[in-house]
Amino acid sequence: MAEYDLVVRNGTLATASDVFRADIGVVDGRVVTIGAKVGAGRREIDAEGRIVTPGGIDSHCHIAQRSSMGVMTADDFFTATRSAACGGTTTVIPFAAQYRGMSLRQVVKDYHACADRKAAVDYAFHLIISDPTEQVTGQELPALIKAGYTSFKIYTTYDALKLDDRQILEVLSTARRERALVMVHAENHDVISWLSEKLLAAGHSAPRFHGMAHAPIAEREATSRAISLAELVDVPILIVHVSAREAMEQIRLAKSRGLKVYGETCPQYLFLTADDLDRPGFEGAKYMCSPPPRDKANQEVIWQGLVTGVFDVFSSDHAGYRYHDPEGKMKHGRNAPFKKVANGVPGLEVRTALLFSEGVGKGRIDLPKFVSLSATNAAKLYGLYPRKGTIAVGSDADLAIWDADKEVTITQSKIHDAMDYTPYEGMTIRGWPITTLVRGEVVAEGGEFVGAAGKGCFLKCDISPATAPLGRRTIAFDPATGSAESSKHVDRAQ
Ligand code: DUC
Ligand code: ZN
Ligand code: ZN
Repeated sequence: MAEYDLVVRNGTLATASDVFRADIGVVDGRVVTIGAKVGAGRREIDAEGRIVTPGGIDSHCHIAQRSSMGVMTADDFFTATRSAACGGTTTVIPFAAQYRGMSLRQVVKDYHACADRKAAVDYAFHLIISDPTEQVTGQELPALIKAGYTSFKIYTTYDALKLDDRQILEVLSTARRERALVMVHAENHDVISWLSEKLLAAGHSAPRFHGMAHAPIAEREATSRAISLAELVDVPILIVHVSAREAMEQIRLAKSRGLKVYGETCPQYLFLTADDLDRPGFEGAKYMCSPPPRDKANQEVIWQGLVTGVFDVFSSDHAGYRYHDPEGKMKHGRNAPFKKVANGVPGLEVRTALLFSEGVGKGRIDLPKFVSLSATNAAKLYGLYPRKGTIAVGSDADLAIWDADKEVTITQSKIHDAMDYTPYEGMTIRGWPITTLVRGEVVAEGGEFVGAAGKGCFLKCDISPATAPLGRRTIAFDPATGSAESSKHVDRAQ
């Protein structure tokens, strides 16, 4: 008589803290036993010679989302999560994106309608806030946070999304009061628009000029400003998709001062460069994202940020727009000026394997670091831990089983998203998640999707311990409560 629904036997398990050999017993989709020679399972998977990690968590991806320029992402919730599953990712956290004038509650309902019968892996939502009215910060956000939407992204750029500093302060102080985590897209809007105008006026409209308009200094300035505003309010923040040394140094400095500033980076900043934006014809459009890929030296800097802990999470920022498609990169023609080309690159499926191959395989990071960057830290930051992001008794049996020696040449024909290109075409990597399980069910095996639309569950996120304020004031006044303290409480060690 089988004791377990599933046993994964003889694997080398890797968590964010340990690497050890053990069997995993699963009942009702949860891990119930981790040990040597556990009893029989109705289904058994032999993981001898394989590495078993928690399923990846991609905590930054855009799915079924209309861009600020009105272009729809290629992937819906089925194709995106099918692709995630095939790349060893078992939880995605995309965005429910508010545009100005929209009710946030309605936005969330609309995204659920897109996701709820389509997702093949589990999912939660961050909120994008572009219209922080009193109704939004005073009523909608507190209610949504209680309902499990505990993180939101704000923008310092894009005409349709950008908040000014007063609005940012309002959102940050709402987050402090309600204990939510604010993710910041940090690029200085005026610098980018001014440079863009000058570039276009001088006749420089090709994709490579997108990279110049989004100067590293614009990223640095907005990162430093966001950190300053968060410090004033005393609220933790996370700077997303950091591309370059300049912004990274701001995060490192903030961390070294004891501030709770978290950092995220993405594959495009490790594996693509500005040279890709300069490919012949309009090809460079395939590599356009914001912030843009930089140069080789910056790739090494970003690796160092992963190694030394400046970055806490490694996400894809998957935002796929097809190339040969009037609804994609070519919406405004095959030679559209860079300002009219949709920003974003795909990466859901290859994110973990790229980090595994070039990080673990090349000796830059060890397995526990790989697990923390690709799964555990996201679960902790966004209130999903320990249900997600680890292999522990009581956790969901979300697992990726790796063949560390499998060589894979990345090609779009083998990728399961709705795209017609991958920016990593032709790149050969070593190590691939050959089996993916969501709550004990196999959803991908041997490079094929074997799951089903609608099997993914919506996850309510808890308030994350990472959102606790420091209790360190820079002025003797708390704008959230109106209380003025004695100035002896003010932190002067800055
Ligand atoms: N930049 C974003 O801010 N979001 C989606 C993709 C991109 O390139
Ligand atoms: Zn962004
Ligand atoms: Zn994004």
